[in-house]
Amino acid sequence: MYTQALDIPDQAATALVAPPSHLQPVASAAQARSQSHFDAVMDADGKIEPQDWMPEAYRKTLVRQISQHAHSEIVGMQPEGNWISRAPSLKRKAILIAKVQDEGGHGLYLYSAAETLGTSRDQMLEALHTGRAKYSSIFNYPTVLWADVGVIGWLVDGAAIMNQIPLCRCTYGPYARAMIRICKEESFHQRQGFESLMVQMQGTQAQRDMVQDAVNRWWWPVLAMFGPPDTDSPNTAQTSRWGIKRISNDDLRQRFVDATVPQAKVLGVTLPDADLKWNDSKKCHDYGAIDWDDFWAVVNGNGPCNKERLSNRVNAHTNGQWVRDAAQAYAAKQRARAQHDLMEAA
Ligand code: BYC
Repeated sequence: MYTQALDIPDQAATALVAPPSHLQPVASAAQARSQSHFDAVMDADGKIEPQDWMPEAYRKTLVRQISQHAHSEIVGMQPEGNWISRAPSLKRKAILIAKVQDEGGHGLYLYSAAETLGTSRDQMLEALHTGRAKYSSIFNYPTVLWADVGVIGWLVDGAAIMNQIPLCRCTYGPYARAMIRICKEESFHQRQGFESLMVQMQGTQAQRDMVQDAVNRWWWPVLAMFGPPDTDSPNTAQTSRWGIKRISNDDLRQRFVDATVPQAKVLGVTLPDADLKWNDSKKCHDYGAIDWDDFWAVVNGNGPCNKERLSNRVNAHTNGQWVRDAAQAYAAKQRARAQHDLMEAA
């Protein structure tokens, strides 16, 4: 969607033949102008578009973050997809199918945005399928109860919106624009999760217990989802300078806690943290220690569902090869037909 009319040089190929920096010619006047245009856009908090010159490190950071984000949306279809065939009513099934489809759509907008940076969809998928690329830690936990689906909507989508609203203002145009639509849909997802839990909380004691059990299991992984503490976040300083990250991991986490505590009260569930309390002098909630060892174990491939998620993804891609082949054959046929019609008309 964004790549049409763009002529992006093959950066990987040029990198291979580029001489070491000390042998490279002094930056030309044109390069200096490009750099100062980029700096001026950063200073003015404007937008960089795909056809604009950008530093290689800015491009690489965006490819890293946007592709991880896309992979998270695609892998994130699995935990809830697991419940489509078992949703308790036709209404809940229809809602869940639409939500999971939305996540697939988000992944596609984001892959398209990353492609404008000169990386191909195949390269990104290869990195995911071989386990080199990261995706959000949160999707490596199992959905064992129907209540887990509601909690994903309420807490996981709630955390995602908190993190993603600031991305609508990021300096890379295609990413910022993709995020606007994604955030609108995520807000709906969050509301539907909360509504589903409200209904369950008005049901039987067994239903209320299931909701509480799901909240107990998801709360801490959701807090970790915002990323490591600011003191251990190697990317924050630079991405903040470039106007990609607008609010730090810890500040977003704090905002999420403060927004969620009153919602939990309305719902009638307890958040599983004995240290969670309002701090009147700081005007925010204190909360307990996050288990960062567990977080890194999950990020490094050793969470409860990492292997299952990745093998499902690889199998889906392999089994979908015929669809891609058919789409390409159809496109080739259309092109040939258009060319034939053109010749007939001439
Ligand atoms: N999981 O320096 P840091 C959704 C990595 S999908 C795994 O703070 P950064 C949804 C991080 O990548 C929501 N890895 O990094 C879908 C970095 O490693 P690398 C997904 C994590 O980039 C379906 C290292 O730790 N959202 O909403 O400044 C159903 C150091 O971290 C995680 C996005 O992707 C993690 N949780 O900040 C329902 C949003 N956290 O890359 C819902 C876009 C950190 O240097 N991404 N790491 O090897 C971002 O905003 C940022 O990339 C992050 C991390 C805040 C996630």
